[in-house]
Amino acid sequence: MRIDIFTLFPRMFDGPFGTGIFQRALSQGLVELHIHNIRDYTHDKHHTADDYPFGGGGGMVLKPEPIFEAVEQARKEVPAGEEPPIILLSPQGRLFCHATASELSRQQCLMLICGHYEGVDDRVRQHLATDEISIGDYVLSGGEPAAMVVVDAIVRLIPGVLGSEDSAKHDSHSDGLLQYPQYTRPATFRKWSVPEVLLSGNHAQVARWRRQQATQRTLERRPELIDKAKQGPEAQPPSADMT
Ligand code: 9D3
Repeated sequence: MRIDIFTLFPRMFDGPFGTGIFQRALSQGLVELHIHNIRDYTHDKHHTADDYPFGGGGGMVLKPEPIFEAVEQARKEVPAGEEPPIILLSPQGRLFCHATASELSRQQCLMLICGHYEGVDDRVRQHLATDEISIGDYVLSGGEPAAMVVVDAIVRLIPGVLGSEDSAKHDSHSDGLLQYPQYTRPATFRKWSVPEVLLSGNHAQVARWRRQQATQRTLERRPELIDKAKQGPEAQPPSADMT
C-alpha cells in the first residue's frame, strides 16, 4: 500500500513511523510512505500556507492552493488507473471505526490531508477530498495525531504486517466483545493471585471463564457494543482485535 500524507508538520511523523511494526512493514515493502510538507507547495517569498478567514473571526485557515498542488503532484506518482481515496482529517468528519479501517486496508493507495489552525478552506473538502474523517469527540491541535491513528489501524490489517499468530487469533475471536483479563507469571504477585481456573489446565473451563468475563466487562463498560451486535448484519460490531 502507498500512503501519502500532507501536513505542515512532517517531522511529527518521524517517531511513530520509525518504530515497531510500522517500520517493519516499511522495510518489508508492504507499505510505502510519502510525507509531504504543504509549505513546499507555496510560491510566495514567505511560504504562506495559511491566511485570515473571510468574514472575520479568530485564528487562521489553511489556504487551498498549496494543498491542491501537493495532492495533484502526488497523484501523478500513483499507478495508472488507481483512484486513491483522499481523506481529510477534520473534527467535522464521520467517526473513524474498525469497519472503516478494514475497508481502507484493502486500498492500493491512500492520501491523508492533515488540517491545522482553525481549519482548512472548505474548497478542499468540496472539490479535492473524497472522504472526511474524525477520530472522536475531543479537540486535537491538528490532524496529524489523527492521521497516525488512522494509519496505524489500517496498516496492521494489511496481510503480512502482523505475525501469523496474531492474525489467526483475530479470525477466531471476532465476537465484538471487550477482551477478557490477561495474566502472566508470577502466579502470585504482592499477594494477588491469578484466578485459579487459568492454572487448572482445563481448556474448556478456561474458554468458558474468558467468555463470561468478556461478556460481563462489555455489559458493564460498553453496553452499546452489545446493542450494536443486536442491530443485525448491516451494523456489524467491531471485531475483537479492535478491543
Ligand atoms: C476548538 C477549535 N474549533 C472551533 C473553533 C475548531 C477546530 C479546528 C481544528 C478544532 C480542532 C481542530 C484540529 N483538529 C483536527 O484537525 C482533527 C481532529 C480533532 O480535533 N478531533 C478528532 N479528530 C480529528 S481529525 C482532525
